[in-house]
Formats: sequence, structure tokens, C-alpha cells
Amino acid sequence: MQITSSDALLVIDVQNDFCPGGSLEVAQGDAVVAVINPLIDRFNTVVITQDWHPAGHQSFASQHDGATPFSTTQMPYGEQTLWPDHCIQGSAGAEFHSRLNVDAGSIIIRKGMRASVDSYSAFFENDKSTTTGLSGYLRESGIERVFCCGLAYDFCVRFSAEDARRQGFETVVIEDACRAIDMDGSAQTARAAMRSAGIDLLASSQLI
Ligand code: VGL
Ligand code: ZN
Repeated sequence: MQITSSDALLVIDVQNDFCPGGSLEVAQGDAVVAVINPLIDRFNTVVITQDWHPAGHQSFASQHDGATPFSTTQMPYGEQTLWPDHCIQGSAGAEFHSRLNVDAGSIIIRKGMRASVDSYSAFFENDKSTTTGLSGYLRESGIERVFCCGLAYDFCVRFSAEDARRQGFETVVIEDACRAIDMDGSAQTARAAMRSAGIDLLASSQLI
């Protein structure tokens, strides 16, 4: 598959808290950096997202009496997984991985900033109606196809890819440039859901 000027690379949440040693660590999360940096050089448009929560965010298990991380609760907008505190605005855990080539990015989109609503997708918050403006940015940049990579495959990458597709972009997930949290088989569920949504799943070696 050939990369063209109407393609964008969407680099999701490559932040310290999702890397080994972070509060919501993803196994080998840091390994994506060596795959993503060379990709960043090959796209004209590179969108980098940053999970950016206020302290006391309602997606944190610590904010719900007796709740443990990775359990679920009911929010006004539907079911929500409760997470360990992570990616708190201004903290070291919210910083990008130190070797990610953030300087080559065209735009940085922050998400999850409202205390009462979580945001997995780079396009919409979990209420499915509040937008980040990313769709408009991509359209005005002449983008027709979006390539997704980063952390975590089964949450923010999956939901961003599904929204990209729903917004009418051709959508590709570069699987070796992702790592999954994989709770209760969520990586396999994500893969099947993305496939049936018409999202292409491929390896970085298939890009020329
Ligand atoms: C993410 C859970 C909570 C992610 C962000 O980047 O996949 N997952 N916040
Ligand atoms: Zn988060």
C-alpha cells in the first residue's frame, strides 16, 4: 500500500503512563516507538493525541467508592471501565515517550479533559457527541485516508479507527505499531469489530 499526500498518520497516546513502569502500563507499550518514528517521517500530515485528564477524572476507580481498577460502572452516557489514575495533566506520566518524534507532528489533540466524560477516540468523547474537531481538521487538510497506530490497540486505537471510518475516511490500523491492554480478550474483540467495520488491518512492512 502506497502512502500519498491525502493520507494522515494518527499516533494515539504514546505516553509514559501507557509504557512499562507507567500507572496503566501496556505490555511492551514502549516498543511501538521504534516502529512509529520511521512512519512519522513518511506522512505529510501527522496527528498526535495525548490523553490529558484532570486529577479526579470520573474514569478513575479512585473516584468511585470501593471500586477497583478494571471494573466497570454505569455513567450517564453508558458503561465505563474504571482505570487506575493515569495521564494527569502536567504529570510525568502524561508526557509523550521521550523518544517519540513529537516535533514532526502537525497537530496535537488532547482528549479526556472534561472530568465527567472519558474520551477514548481522537474524534469524539465517550458521550459520542462532543467532538475534538479532528474530523474538520483532516477534511480541510484534504485527507481521505487515516492510518492509526499507538496505544492501546483495544481502546483508544480501536475507538479512533472506528470513528474515522464512521466519519467517512478510509481507515487502516498498522498492527505492529500498536500494543493492547488486552483485558478479558479485548484485543480479539477489537480486531473483530474493526474488521467488520471495514477497517484495514495491516503490518508496517506492507507500506511502501
Ligand atoms: C486509554 C484507557 C484509558 C488508551 C486511555 O489510550 O487506550 N485507555 N485512557
Ligand atoms: Zn485515559
